[in-house]
Amino acid sequence: MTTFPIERIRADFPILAEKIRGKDLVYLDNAASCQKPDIVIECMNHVYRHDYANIHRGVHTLSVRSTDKYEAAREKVRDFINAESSKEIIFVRGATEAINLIAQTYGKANIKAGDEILITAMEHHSNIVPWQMLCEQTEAVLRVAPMNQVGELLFDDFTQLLNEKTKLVAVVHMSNALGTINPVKDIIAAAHAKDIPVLLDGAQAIPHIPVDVQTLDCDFYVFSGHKLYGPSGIGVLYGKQAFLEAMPPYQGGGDMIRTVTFEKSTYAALPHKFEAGTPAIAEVIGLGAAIGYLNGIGMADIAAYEAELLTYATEQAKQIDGLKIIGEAKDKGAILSFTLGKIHPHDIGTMLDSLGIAIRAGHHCAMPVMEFYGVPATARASFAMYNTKQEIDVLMEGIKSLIKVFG
Ligand code: 7TS
Repeated sequence: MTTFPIERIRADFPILAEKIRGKDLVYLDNAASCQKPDIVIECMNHVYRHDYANIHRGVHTLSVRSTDKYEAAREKVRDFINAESSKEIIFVRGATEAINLIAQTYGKANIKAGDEILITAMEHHSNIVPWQMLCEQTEAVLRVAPMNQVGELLFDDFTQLLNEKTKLVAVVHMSNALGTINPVKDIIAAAHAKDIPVLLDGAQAIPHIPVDVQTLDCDFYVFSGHKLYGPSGIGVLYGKQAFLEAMPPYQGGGDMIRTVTFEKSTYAALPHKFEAGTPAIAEVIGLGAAIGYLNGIGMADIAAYEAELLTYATEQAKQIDGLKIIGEAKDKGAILSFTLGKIHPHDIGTMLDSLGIAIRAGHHCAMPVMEFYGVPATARASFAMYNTKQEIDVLMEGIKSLIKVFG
C-alpha cells in the first residue's frame, strides 16, 4: 500500500478538491459512476479545440485527425482487455446498450421458442430486462442460477441448469449491489463444455481487476466508459470475431453500410457493421486517454490497493453496532453495501451528504437482489483507486453520528 502513488493519483482528479456543504468531498459512489482525471478532461478539451470533425468520411485534415484518434482508442481498448483483433471492439453507448445489442442481434438470430437463457440471481437490471424482452419476442425462457446468503453463486446449481436448451449464459463479472466477483473462468469452462456461449457483464469488474478476454475465453464482454474513469455516453462490446461476423447488424444507417440501393443494402466489415451513425467521437478518444492513464498505474496494483481498502472498510464496519453488511462473498470487489437497522438507506444517504460524503442509497438497479435479502434498499459505499483509509474513517464517523441522531 505504501508504494501505491495515492497522493499523485488524487491530485490528478480535480473534483476531489471540491468542498461539499463546506466539507471535503468524500466520493464513495464510484460504482454508479467514477470521477475523471485531468488527462481525460484535457484530452476531450483538446479534441474539440484542435482535432474535431466527423470520422470515416472526410478527406480533410481534421476528419483524418479525428478518425486516427478514434481508431487509436479502439486499439487501446483492444490492448487493455487483450482482445485478439480490434475488429472485435465495438463502441456502443454503454454496458446496457451492449447487452441489448447482443439480445437483439445474436439473440434474435439464434434463440427460439423453448430455448433457455441462463443468468444469475445477482444481475443488474441491464442483464435481466433485455433478456426478458427477447424472451417475450421469441418465447424463450429465462432461467436464474441461485446464490447463497453471503452472495456467492451456487456453482453446482448453475451447472445443473446448463442443458441442451441453454443457448446463452449471461453473467455479471462483479456484482454492483454485493461486490461479489463471480468464478467466471469456471462458469465459462462449464458452459463451453456444452457448447454454450457466455456473455460477461463487466461494467463493475473492469475498473477494479485486470481483464484478459482471451484468458477468460468469454464470447462477449461488455462495459461502460464512465465507470472506468472515462466519459459517459460511451462503452464497449467485445465479441469474438466469428460471433460478430455471423451476427446481423443492430441498427441501420450511415457508417455501417458498404453499398445502398433502394432494393438492397450490404454491410460494412467489422467493427463498423455495428457502429451505425456518428458515434461519440470525443468520448471514445477520452476513453482511450483513461485507459492510457490506468495503464500508467497498472491494474494489478489498483486491484491490490483496493483490496486493502475493502478489508479496512469491512473491519471498521463490523465494529459498528446495528450495521449489517449485505454481500460477504469470499471473492469480492471494493463495494460495501449495508443496512442500519430501521434507518432508511435514503436517510443514511442524505445525512452523509450533509457531511460531504457521497454514497448511493436505493435498490442499485438490482431489485431481485433486494428481494432476496428482504430489504427495500441498501446504502452502498463503493470505492475507487483514489479513495483512502482516512476517507473510510470519515465515513465510519458519519455513520456513527447518524446512528446517534436516529437512535
Ligand atoms: N451492469 C452492471 C453490473 C452495472 O453495475 C451497471 C450500472 C450496468 C450494467 C449498466 O451500466 P450503464 O453504464 O449502461 O448504465 N450500475 C450502476 C450502479 O450500480 N449504480 O448506478 C449504475
